[in-house]
Amino acid sequence: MVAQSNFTYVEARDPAISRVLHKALRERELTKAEISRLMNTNDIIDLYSIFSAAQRIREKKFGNDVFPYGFIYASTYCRNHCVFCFYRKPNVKCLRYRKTPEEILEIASQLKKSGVHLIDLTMSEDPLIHDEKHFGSLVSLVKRIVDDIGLPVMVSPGVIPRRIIRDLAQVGADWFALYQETHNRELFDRLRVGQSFDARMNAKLQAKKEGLLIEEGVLIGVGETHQDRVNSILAMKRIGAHQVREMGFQPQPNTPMENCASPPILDEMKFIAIMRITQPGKLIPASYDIDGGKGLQLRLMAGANLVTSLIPPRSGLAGVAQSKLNVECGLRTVKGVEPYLEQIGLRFASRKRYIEWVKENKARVHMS
Ligand code: SAM
Ligand code: MD0
Ligand code: SF4
Repeated sequence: MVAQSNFTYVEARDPAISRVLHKALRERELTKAEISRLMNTNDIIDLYSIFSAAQRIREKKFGNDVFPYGFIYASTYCRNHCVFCFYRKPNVKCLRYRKTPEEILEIASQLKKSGVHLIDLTMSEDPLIHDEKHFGSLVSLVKRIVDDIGLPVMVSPGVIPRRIIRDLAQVGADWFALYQETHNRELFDRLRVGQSFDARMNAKLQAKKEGLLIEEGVLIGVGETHQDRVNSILAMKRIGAHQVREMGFQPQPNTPMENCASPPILDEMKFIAIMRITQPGKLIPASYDIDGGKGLQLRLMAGANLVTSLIPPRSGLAGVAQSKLNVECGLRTVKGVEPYLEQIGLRFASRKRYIEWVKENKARVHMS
């Protein structure tokens, strides 16, 4: 057990859960039945205990350090029909824009000045790139960000061909992010209408083979069962994703799921905590994009160690789940969220620390 901790482990009420958590605190691998046991509890003391164990485990691996990620949503034009997403092709009521490379570089440099450790270049599956095969423009944009900004870069471009993934690795990208949303194939088909489960999974595995770090993610509250959630946690672990996340579903106007409810924050927290308990050394985001600062703290208190979706004010950029939340007033910045961290005994790490993490993990990407 950790001596001298900022985070106290609180004993569970259910002796079986207590046994599982003690096993995890001793860094032993949990079985599927043990993970299900954690997933199935709704007892508040047991949940509190799970969060406290997750915070202890994060502390062992990362101390009090949290890493801030900057977010650039470069194009909101999409060819796809994902039923949960505001930017799906048939939504005529969403704001579409396409930032130029100059605008993107300007935003990336503002983000760097504001103190982020990584630039996440995200885009919808823009038909101009994906259908017209203008992948070269994506690769040259990433190269310019890598060369001019000098921070680690994550690319979230949707499903792209393997040779383009290789080109991205060659020009110096560090991360490839592509969320499966669910590892239940039937549910996938209902959510990502007309898309291939295998093509999406393979792109991620190929990225890893090309030497990129990969991020995997799951949507919570879209009709999945507890068993699906457990299966997703095991699948994320199996593919050796370096960053693992959940996104709580947020209903979007003018989409097929506009009348579906968001999941309770406790479900998201439980998922985060179990990811931390089962994958201690991985990066786990608390997204600002779901419900701002308060939600950020709860996610960090469940074991997350990244703040994602920081956006510079007055950049004219959108978020994804909360397209406008606190962008213009500047609260979605490193300085704006720092007080939330300090209140719960955490702090932003140095950029050097993050760059070292990336370097170490990239060096053994083929073994993970
Ligand atoms: N277009 C690329 C793709 O789909 O991979 C990258 C951007 S996409 C908007 C990034 C992620 O946002 C999706 O994979 C999904 O997990 C999340 N997302 C989209 N709509 C959401 C919603 N309504 N609520 C929560 N998360 C959402
Ligand atoms: C986020 N809205 O960080 C962003 C996005 C894509 N790589 C990230 C889903 O929450
Ligand atoms: Fe397009 Fe991505 Fe939204 Fe799906 S989740 S509609 S691919 S932007």
